[in-house]
Amino acid sequence: VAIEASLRAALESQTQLDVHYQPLIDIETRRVVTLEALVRWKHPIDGYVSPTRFIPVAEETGLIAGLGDFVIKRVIDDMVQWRKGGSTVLVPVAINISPGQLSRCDLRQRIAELTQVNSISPAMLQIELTEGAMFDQVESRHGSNGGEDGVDAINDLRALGVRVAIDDFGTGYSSLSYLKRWRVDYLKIDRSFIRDLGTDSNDHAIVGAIIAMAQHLKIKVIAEGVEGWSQLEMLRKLGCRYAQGYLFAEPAPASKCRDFLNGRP
Ligand code: G
Ligand code: G
Ligand code: NA
Ligand code: MN
Repeated sequence: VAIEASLRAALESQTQLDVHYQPLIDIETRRVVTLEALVRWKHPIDGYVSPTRFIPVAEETGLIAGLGDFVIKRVIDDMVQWRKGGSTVLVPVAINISPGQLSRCDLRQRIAELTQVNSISPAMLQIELTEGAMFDQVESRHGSNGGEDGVDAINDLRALGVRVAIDDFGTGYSSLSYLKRWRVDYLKIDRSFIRDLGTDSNDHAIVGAIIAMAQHLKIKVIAEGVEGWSQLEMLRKLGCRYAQGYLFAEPAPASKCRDFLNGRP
């Protein structure tokens, strides 16, 4: 209840909320290929509150619609500012989308509007969905509000040019049927499989299998939570092309993204 009321206030004032960006790196070239947008909330008394605490509350209370809208608008604003600042290379930005945002908000319409008004290609945006969100979409498509001909938020977004990544891959519902149903651009291997990659032979086998499967499906793979050089070397040997983690860079405010935009982590 405390979080709900103060989050509501934060959404009204907007001064407590911010978006930080963490780069995704091409392991071969060591260049930044994408920035992931991560919402930050600084409560006036309690200080920083983790999204792992307030995102679930936002989902339960319906505040996720307003919060999601804040993030998308802020991302577009930041891209416009970066462009004004003379950054020649605008790398795509990945936005985390909660299941509720996908099913209840007209995300396609919102993104289409905001990108058009600001002359930004929708291809410069990527959405990150968890397996849970994909599963919800399968369910709702077979439910009363649509069936196979019903609204398909994921395909609508892809048709607009928005890229799709599956976040925290390997931790959600293990049905892989959504990989048949939707073309996705990226799989992000959850960091729980990456952490002990050097010492845990099961993790090594799982990560290797995910990379091999993705290669056959022509889906790009990103390893999350890379913190050490030995992990990176192992990922390279397994054929993983992209990585993200504190080894390269922590999330940073928009004003500190100049190097990232020029490809440097
Ligand atoms: O940035 P941090 O590691 O604290 O994020 C924790 C969790 O919050 C992650 O699972 C991340 O995906 C989620 N998260 C961060 N920013 C957003 C956002 O803007 N929208 C949604 N839905 N989730 C976010
Ligand atoms: O669930 P999601 O993948 O969206 O979570 C993203 C969060 O992971 C970011 O908020 C970021 O703070 C966190 N993160 C990014 N890199 C690392 C890392 O190398 N190690 C750990 N433990 N967390 C990371
Ligand atoms: Na994410
Ligand atoms: Mn993730």
